[in-house]
Amino acid sequence: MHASGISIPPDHPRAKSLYTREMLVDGFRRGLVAPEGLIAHGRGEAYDYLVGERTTKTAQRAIKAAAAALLLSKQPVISVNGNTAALCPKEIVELAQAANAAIEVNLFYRTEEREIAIKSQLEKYGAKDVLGVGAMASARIPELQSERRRVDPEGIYKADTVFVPLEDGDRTEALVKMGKTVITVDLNPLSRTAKMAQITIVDNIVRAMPALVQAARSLNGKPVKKIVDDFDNKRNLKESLKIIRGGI
Ligand code: PTJ
Repeated sequence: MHASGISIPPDHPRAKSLYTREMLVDGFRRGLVAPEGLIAHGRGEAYDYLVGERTTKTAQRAIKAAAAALLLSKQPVISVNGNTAALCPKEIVELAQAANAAIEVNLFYRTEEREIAIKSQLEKYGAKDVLGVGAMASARIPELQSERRRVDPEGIYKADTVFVPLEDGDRTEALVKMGKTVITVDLNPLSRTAKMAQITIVDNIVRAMPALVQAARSLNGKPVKKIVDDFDNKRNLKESLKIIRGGI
């Protein structure tokens, strides 16, 4: 039985996609996901159809570069919103461990109740020291008007690399202006975030996160600078668009 009270037959052709929806609905009912997060997921689903609901070679390349960039950085931070916390709490904690990164809650539709609910969700999966909750978010990202501007001085504010999956646009640009490396996961290769980030993984977060954890584990201790240097986000986004148009 799922959050909506129905049971999804495992052999249903869209079972995976339906389970993912149930995770979000359940996250919404538990106070993790904003109502707008359900709409955002619908947009993601549409793009997922267009990329064939698979992790493309292009996405794999970006995943490898993202893992390498996280391992190279001195103060990486994983920024968590409601959708990410509902869909992949386990992988967020695993990635933080594999890349020695901090975890910070940073919400667009900010409420303290939701910040606390997301923090406890992450702690349930083993997270320690979740940053950015309530008064901890006392620093400000300059030139940013949304609630996302409030960040933790020990986290996003002083990070050199910030991983911002399922982002809404304006913050990526501000973080890049602050000199930070920004990595994102976004199924829409045309979004502002996808274009502004240095590394964009055009893939569903439910597939990208386990792959990213695996890549971080397998690259740990290896020379990874060349992987980052050789990565070309613009080219990668163009390839993703070609896939969407059916060109590959
Ligand atoms: O929890 P909050 O308050 O921080 O709010 C989170 C949302 C996601 C609601 C907020 O950041 C938002 O409104 O985002 P947008 O502007 O809708 O952008 C989200 C982007 O993520 C869109 O480009 C979607 O296509 C994409 N997206 C949605 N679901 C997925 C996805 N990309 C990858 N995997 C998904 N499952």
